[in-house]
Amino acid sequence: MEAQTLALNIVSARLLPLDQMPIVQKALEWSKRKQNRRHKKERKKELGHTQIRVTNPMATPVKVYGPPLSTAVCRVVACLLEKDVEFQLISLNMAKGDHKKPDFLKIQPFGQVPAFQDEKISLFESRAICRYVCENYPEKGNKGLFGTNPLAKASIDQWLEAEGQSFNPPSSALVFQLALAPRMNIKQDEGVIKQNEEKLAKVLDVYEKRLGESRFLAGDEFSLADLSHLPNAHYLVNATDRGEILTSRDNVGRWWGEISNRDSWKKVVDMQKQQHSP
Ligand SMILES: N[C@@H](CCC(=O)N[C@@H](CS)C(=O)NCC(=O)O)C(=O)O
Repeated sequence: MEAQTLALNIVSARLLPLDQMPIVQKALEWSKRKQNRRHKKERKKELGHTQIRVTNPMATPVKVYGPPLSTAVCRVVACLLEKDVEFQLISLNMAKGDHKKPDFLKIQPFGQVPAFQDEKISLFESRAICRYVCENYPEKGNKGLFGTNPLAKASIDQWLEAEGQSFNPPSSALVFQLALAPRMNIKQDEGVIKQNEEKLAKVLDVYEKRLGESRFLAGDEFSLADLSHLPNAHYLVNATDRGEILTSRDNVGRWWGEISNRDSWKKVVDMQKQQHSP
């Protein structure tokens, strides 16, 4: 029973005026303290989990739906931070199936995260969202993130496609098998691990050669193509025991060291830690 209800029950039973009853005052004070504690807790949670990067949420049209632990969500978050575009990160309770509810399916029909809104438009697919952010906010933050001329854009797109088509499938399979399956009490499949290690090694051989010729994948500037690799590479290096597949290669290791030390990415990692903390 709420303290206020309890207090009012006592008053009506004894027919005494409220302000003359110390027990009532005590109960009300206790209730007020409890309410303050609850508000404080909620505010802390809100700041940590949903209002990241926002000074005035009412004035921020950009919203990203999904937890920062998701690789696809943190690809978009890294891009927004690199572009210095303010946004609200709205965490969903995926364990409770928030991402499969009708309202969410209106903006992400596949029931996956991230979903994205900017004013009245909505988008899904993390790489498409990143391209949109770069094109729609050309003057903000890192202006060259998606290139500034057709050839630079095509080179970035080429390596962005390489990430999505060649790097992502084996690396996300490895992240699932090596980092997530044990935590979810799912038996690891040694065959799948071996097959994907081999696939990823072949992809990284191409990267090794490329990164011997240029500082970053699409040229001498950090771009969306490099950024898009961060989420899976981060988990491979920091949450599995196979990070050497990246770090032991001279050029890939040097590149990984450089891209993972960008301020934007360090902020994403902080946000992931925040989500993990109680
Ligand atoms: N290609 C999509 C992948 C989205 C995706 O696979 N999201 C995962 C989390 S990283 C998800 O929502 N999984 C839950 C589900 O599929 O039900 C993108 O890049 O946005």
